[in-house]
Amino acid sequence: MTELEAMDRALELARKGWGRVSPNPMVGAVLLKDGRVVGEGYHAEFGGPHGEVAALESCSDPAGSTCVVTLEPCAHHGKTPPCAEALIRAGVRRVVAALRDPNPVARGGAEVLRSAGVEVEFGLRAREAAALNAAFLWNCVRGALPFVALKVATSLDGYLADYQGRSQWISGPEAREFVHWLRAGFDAIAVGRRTADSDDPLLTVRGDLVPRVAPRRIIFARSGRVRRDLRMVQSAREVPTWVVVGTAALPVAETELKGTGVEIIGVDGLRAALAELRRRGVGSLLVEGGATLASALLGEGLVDRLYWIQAPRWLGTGMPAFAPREPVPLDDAGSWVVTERRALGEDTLLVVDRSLCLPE
Ligand code: AOF
Ligand code: ZN
Repeated sequence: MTELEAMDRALELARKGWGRVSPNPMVGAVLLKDGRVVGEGYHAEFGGPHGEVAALESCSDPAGSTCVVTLEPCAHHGKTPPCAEALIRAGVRRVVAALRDPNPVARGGAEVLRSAGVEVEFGLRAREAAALNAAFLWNCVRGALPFVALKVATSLDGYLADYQGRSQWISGPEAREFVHWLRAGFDAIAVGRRTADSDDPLLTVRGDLVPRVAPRRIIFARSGRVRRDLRMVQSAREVPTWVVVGTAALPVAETELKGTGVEIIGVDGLRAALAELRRRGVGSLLVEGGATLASALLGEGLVDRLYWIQAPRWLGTGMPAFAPREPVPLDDAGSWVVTERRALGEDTLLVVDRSLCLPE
């Protein structure tokens, strides 16, 4: 196996930590000796062994091997001892890491390794690794706002629902299963007030993957008028549910939702709302609609990633996925970065990022 193939395997392993390790990064590692895999592992549980240590633990004789890993080995004593030192002790001769670690607490592993005579290289599959850990990386680098992803499932002609407002189900069972997997990796799932009213969604994770922490549910309702008979409101005591309203609407919301267990957050403007969510521990937010909220976030440049599920159906007319915004001339419309493109049963998933976070 080449180092490139090993990195692809390490990325595949890292992904198994989805939903279980946040806010820490997903990390996978492969140990190679003369082109043979002699060990592999990944960071499986928050607070548990890091990817590199898991790989060392799987290997009976790591001395002289190359460690191919999706993130720079850490240099710090955190929940576990530093990986850089573990690699040195094990006699690893070379480390190939996709990315530098921007975490100010943990970074610097490369210098520790190099000063012990270990060869260190960066950059292999850096874009893929950056896309995998986008939420972690943006949280390290940007801090004040959560990583915001928008999920839309549309018909071929771009509608979220048919002319009667029916959206269940435009996409197929594989796409719906994917959405449950996706939800498990986010700190919070949000919808706008109109979508909450029309779809009455639960926004819980109901797939094979059980997240370490159930994502909070958030309704953006500037007007404060959220119906108390919604399933999310009724189940707010089981799954934390927050309603974000304009400050002027606080009294309305507090009266309407009194005694339901819903937490009401009064804040004006989307950017300020996101900053408030970040302060309350939301490092990643998955927005599931509707068109008004999605377009407002996009229009304000607040969406970092778009998950677009396109179903092979033609609806003619209906509820468009995006409301019109100020025009952007083609010359000024920068391209998003395609980070994933694949089939979900009959549907197609396209994942695009506004930009990648590639730490220096
Ligand atoms: C992980 N898993 O496989 C690697 C990490 O919270 P701690 O003490 O476990 O340290 C977490 C930091 O360690 C993390 O933010 C990242 O900078 C570095 N590497 N973390 O959770 C791993 N390799
Ligand atoms: Zn580590």
